[in-house]
Amino acid sequence: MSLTTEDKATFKRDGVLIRRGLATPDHVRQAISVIAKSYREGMAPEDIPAYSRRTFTPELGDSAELLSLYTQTGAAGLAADLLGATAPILTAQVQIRVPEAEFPGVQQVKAMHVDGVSCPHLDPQELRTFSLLVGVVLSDINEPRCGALHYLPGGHITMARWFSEEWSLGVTDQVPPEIDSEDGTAFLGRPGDVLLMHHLVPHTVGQNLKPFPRVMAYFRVSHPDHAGRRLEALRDPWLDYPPLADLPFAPDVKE
Ligand SMILES: O=C(O)CCC(=O)C(=O)O
Repeated sequence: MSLTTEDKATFKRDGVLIRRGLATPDHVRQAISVIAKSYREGMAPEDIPAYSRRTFTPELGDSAELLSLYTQTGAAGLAADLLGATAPILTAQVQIRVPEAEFPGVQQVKAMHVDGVSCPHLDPQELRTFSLLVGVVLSDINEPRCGALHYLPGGHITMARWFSEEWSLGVTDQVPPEIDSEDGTAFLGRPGDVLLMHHLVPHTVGQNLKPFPRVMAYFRVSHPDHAGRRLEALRDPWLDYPPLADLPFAPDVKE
């Protein structure tokens, strides 16, 4: 399975591609069974804020059940189609939006941000960037207020311009004001759906008003040269994407 030129042009325009049902029910079941056990048995409510910044179920980050969501589903091949080459993925991140009714006020709405830049909990001089975020849906996300990820299609272009022209290392703003005020598009999906998102696409996540947890597994994929050129990759959105550099953008969709 590989991406067509049209898929790549769409990714170039939106910074996002969605592949429905890429992970099979078996992949999802295996991942959910290990996560659910850890969630039920190991999660202390006071740890939820820290898990929300890093990962839930940290002990499972390198488990076969989670890594196979990337390596065995075709997601790794799609990432390689976009980036040309990829550094190996060694850990999965699990992000759960816990039901607000069960844990009131414990999880805050995350402000619009791109990962690894000016994170409120990190030194603003530090960059923990990567090239492509791959997200695998592990629970039903059927409406925006159930803890859906919200992203800004095309925001990677605005962010690259901002990083080039206005931002410098040490600035604590995560995004420019015109992006901060956006709600973004809710990523709705069913277990097994996969999101491929450019590292510069701004995103946010809200509270989960449903009575069951919203569960996603994420993989942060880097071009093998990314670590040596993090600043440049913030300013040139195609540096880590050689197969896309010379492609045209897909035409805008007229409503
Ligand atoms: O919970 C999510 O889906 C994403 C959270 C997020 O924005 C992040 O971890 O950077």
